[in-house]
Amino acid sequence: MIDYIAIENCVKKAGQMVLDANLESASVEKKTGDANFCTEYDVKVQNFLINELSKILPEASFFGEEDTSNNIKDLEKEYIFYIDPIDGTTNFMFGYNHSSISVGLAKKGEMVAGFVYNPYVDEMYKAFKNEGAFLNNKPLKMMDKAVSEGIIAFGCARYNENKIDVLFSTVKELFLKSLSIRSGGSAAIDLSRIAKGANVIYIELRLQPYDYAAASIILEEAGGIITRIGGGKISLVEPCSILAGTKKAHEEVMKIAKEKGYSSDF
Ligand code: LIP
Repeated sequence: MIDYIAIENCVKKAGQMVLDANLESASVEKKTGDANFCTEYDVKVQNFLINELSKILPEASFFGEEDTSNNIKDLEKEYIFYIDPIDGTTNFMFGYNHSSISVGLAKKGEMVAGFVYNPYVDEMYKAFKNEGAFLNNKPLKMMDKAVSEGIIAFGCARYNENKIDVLFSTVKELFLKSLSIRSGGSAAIDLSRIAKGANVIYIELRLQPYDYAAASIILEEAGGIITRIGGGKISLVEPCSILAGTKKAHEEVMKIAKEKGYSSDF
């Protein structure tokens, strides 16, 4: 039996590490590509999470964002933790107070649990396979809203500019069909907010499995749908595009994506 309460407490403690961070003195490393950063807290939080989760589920391997010695990625393992220690690192660096700790657990290649914690507003999203999704322990059940009834959220990174014009023309088209658009800078929060009914769509050209793994089961257990922009199955092995939303809104955007020539496995 997996101790999910211990995992949740571990994620909360990681959130406290983010709140207690001294941003002024924080060291920052540049990763590959433009505006792609890793702070000393991304490393500290990931080290903490992997050390604690290893005690809770010793047989698991880890697919974490940062290059830490304990980030042993063995995709053959039965259990894999997908860890984004600070999703929204750029937000974190600039004191935006809008970042999350994202921890997802997969069993034999399928997500079985997900935790997305925004410590700044003490919001813990979580979900368990076939047992529903929750926000601070209250069940989440989405209404199947259309694009015209909601907010479109999207993400874009300076280090992922392939097809950026297509993304912005798609977002413009959705802006004109929706109530408004937002770009929060933390995919895990924006995806979980669909489950809460705050967004009807989230779209981003390229994300890593640790950005969306946890939020994907939260969204699906709440009644939403998440695929690649072209409609293909998301990957838990390599980066891919993301199109998530209510079933109605997802279908509408898929039509637009097809017109714009996105192939199913884009
Ligand atoms: C971030 C994502 C965001 C994306 C950023 C970055 P990170 O994750 O949450 O949606 O637009 O480029 O990938 O790097 O802060 O963990």
